Amino acid sequence: MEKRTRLILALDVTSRAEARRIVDASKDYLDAIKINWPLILAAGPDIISELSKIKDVVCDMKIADIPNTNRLICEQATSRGASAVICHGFVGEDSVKACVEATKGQVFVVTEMSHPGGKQFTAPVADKLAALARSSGARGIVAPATRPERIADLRKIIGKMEIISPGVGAQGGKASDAIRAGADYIIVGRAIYQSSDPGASAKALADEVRTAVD
Ligand code: O7E
Repeated sequence: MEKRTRLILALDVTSRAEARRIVDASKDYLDAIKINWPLILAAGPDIISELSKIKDVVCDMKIADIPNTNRLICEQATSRGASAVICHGFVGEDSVKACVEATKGQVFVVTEMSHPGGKQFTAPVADKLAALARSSGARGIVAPATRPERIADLRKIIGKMEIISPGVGAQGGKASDAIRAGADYIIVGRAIYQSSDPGASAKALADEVRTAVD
């Protein structure tokens, strides 16, 4: 995943045709495509291979199981072409390390989640989850664009590891605020795939990010 536009599309649509339409319109402005259960269940796991021929694919199954099951899920994702996976840290260090080993380090660990409920259980342990991501050898963490101040706090814990940040647009966060707070990439779903012009919306976000970086 090359850091160019710093924009990751969250492709939470439920048909292969719709996925291709959105990707074709916005791909010039994307560094990666994140896919989650809605698309994988609707289009089948081969969608990972198909999209990975166009852009880096981050498989967001929010893996959260015992080490052996985590390893099996990661192997299935990477063998289909996923460049990285997303896992939960609350299942413990051994489970996160199983993902790290199976993907050669291409793992992002969820910390404080971006939605209001993220404050309930994930926020109080987010610092520990970030520290766990670091000690486990993960590539980075997921941190909320809805609370940019938390991106800055978590950055202090992880050093130079990467931060990918969802919550821009439909959840109320702003791309430039997240980038200025220390996010390496923003993750955007509905503001692109529900737009009447997904290409123009992706371009506008990429432009906003560039302004924040300059
Ligand atoms: O709100 P949207 O439509 O821009 O979509 C946001 C995407 O980011 C969606 O796929 C959701 O599953 C994901 N996400 C969050 O919204 N909040 C989080 O805290 C974590 C994630 C996530 O993807 O974690 C892995 C990156």
